[in-house]
Amino acid sequence: MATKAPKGVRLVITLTGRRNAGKSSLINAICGEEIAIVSEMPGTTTDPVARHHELLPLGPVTFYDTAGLDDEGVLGELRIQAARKVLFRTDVAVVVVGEEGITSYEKEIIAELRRMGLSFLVALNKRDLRDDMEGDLAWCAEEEVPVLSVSAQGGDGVRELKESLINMAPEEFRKEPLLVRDLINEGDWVVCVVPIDLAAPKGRLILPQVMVLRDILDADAVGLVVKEREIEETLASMGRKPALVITDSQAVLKVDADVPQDIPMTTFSTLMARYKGELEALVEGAEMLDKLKDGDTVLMGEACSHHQVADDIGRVKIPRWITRYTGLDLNFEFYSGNDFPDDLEKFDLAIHCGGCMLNRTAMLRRIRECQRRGVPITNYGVAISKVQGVLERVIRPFGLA
Ligand SMILES: Nc1nc2c(ncn2[C@@H]2O[C@H](COP(=O)(O)OP(=O)(O)O)[C@@H](O)[C@H]2O)c(=O)[nH]1
Ligand code: SF4
Ligand SMILES: [Mg+2]
Repeated sequence: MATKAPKGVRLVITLTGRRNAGKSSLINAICGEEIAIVSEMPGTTTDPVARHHELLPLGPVTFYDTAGLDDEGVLGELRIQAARKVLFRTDVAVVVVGEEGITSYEKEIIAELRRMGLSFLVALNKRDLRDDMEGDLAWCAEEEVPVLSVSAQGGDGVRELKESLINMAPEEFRKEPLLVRDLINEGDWVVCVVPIDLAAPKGRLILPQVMVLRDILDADAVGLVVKEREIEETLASMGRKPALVITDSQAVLKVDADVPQDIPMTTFSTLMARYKGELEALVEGAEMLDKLKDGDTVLMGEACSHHQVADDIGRVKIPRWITRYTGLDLNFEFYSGNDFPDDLEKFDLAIHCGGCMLNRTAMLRRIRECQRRGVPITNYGVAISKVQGVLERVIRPFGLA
């Protein structure tokens, strides 16, 4: 199994469990330094605490030590909410079990993690204090829950725990992302359509265009770059059919009309949606556009607060197109920043920006969070293709239509 994660992956590992089970002590043992606050008084760690650590050979990871999900009182309720919020964005969870062993409380956490679709393992901690682990081990075997025993104090089993964590990184985080290379063969011709209008940056191409051209060259294929006005003439004068036409979304309707149906066509933003996240999930999310009802609420989520232009794509254009497409009276709420709103569950659909400032892990994590919270998610590019009626065509090259 490949244990090396692609660059830019920072795995989020969250330790959860009863107060005093030894979560902070385990993080200290893994990281090999006194960082998390260890206490004999239950509930010392009030908020989820993030610690960065280099977990070789996986690379940088962030550990969260949540306060535990059994807190009492109002403050406890807030802590539980904070802990859940961290779990929504977690890649691998560790259920830390203390002297009490696995009780109905731990079983409830495990059920919750399963509902969320999270990778997790159970760490039976304080093995130096316990001589009654057999029952817990048997229960985990029965339930097919990965388990190991460990002692944060003294360090027995910590190395095995580290190794297990490395191997539990979700598959999609380990895979090298694909841009266009797998869709074309050596010697193929690929036509890229790049409109040069007022919105185009002066004197250069934008990053997705540059990345795609580079990937075409790396595949030993031939990349042709044209403006949308020249696409028809270019195709007519080419001695053979291109293997793929890739267009900017802005010109997709014209290009769709000008490029015969038997020539595969897609958009730069569709390629980027797959490269950055998970195209299949975003396409599935876009199906929600056909199921919305009057009064439904759509979240327009942007990963950063880039300056707003007058006819902003997320704030004005997409809501207008969706309203026209659905003929419904919808509420659009706009949100930008690192976190989704706390009340994410109230949304019927989330439409995320392309995430150019996010790395793939962060984007995947956002997709997972929406799925865990039961909110269909798509992105700007996929939603635009959907309302323009070209989604089926632009995802066909990926075998998704
Ligand atoms: N004997 C023993 N004590 C432990 C072990 N792990 C943690 N403890 C103790 O359990 C108490 C609670 O640990 P802490 O890490 O603060 O638990 P947390 O609330 O889950 O973060 C502290 O007094 C630790 O020293 C262990 O493996 N063996
Ligand atoms: S598309 Fe890029 S610039 Fe725009 S909001 Fe998303 S991350 Fe920021
Ligand atoms: Mg703690």
